[in-house]
Amino acid sequence: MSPDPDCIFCKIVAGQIPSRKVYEDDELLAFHDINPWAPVHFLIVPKVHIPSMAQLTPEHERLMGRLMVLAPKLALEQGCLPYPQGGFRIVCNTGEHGGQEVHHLHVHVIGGPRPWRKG
Ligand code: D5M
Repeated sequence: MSPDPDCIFCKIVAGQIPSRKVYEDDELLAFHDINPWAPVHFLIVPKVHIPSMAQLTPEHERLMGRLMVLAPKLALEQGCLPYPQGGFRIVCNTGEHGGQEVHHLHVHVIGGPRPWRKG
């Protein structure tokens, strides 16, 4: 899917608005959440504009697999302690009833010592 000119995460991917970058490759971008719930809170997004998990098709399996394998690596790099004493939470809000506010697929990676503000 081509970039959506009204999508804030497409603008971050394009470098049109700033972000605190955690990781980037040709397909994926990770950056700190602007409104963190916990000591570690970053987002991983595919660079292509996929509105939500609801639009995923089998052709996205490799991309989403890469995203999920990247998450624990970045979580450790960002200060989450190792499993099982440490660990992290993955959240992927999908649609209105899922609490999704930004309609560009993103996975929240949340961790660090509790208590957290949400969750
Ligand atoms: O949550 C969307 C998340 O995206 C929410 O936690 C804030 C975050 N956000 C929104 N704009 C920005 C920018 N510009 N930089 C970093 N983080 C941002 P959801 O409810 O899952 O759609």
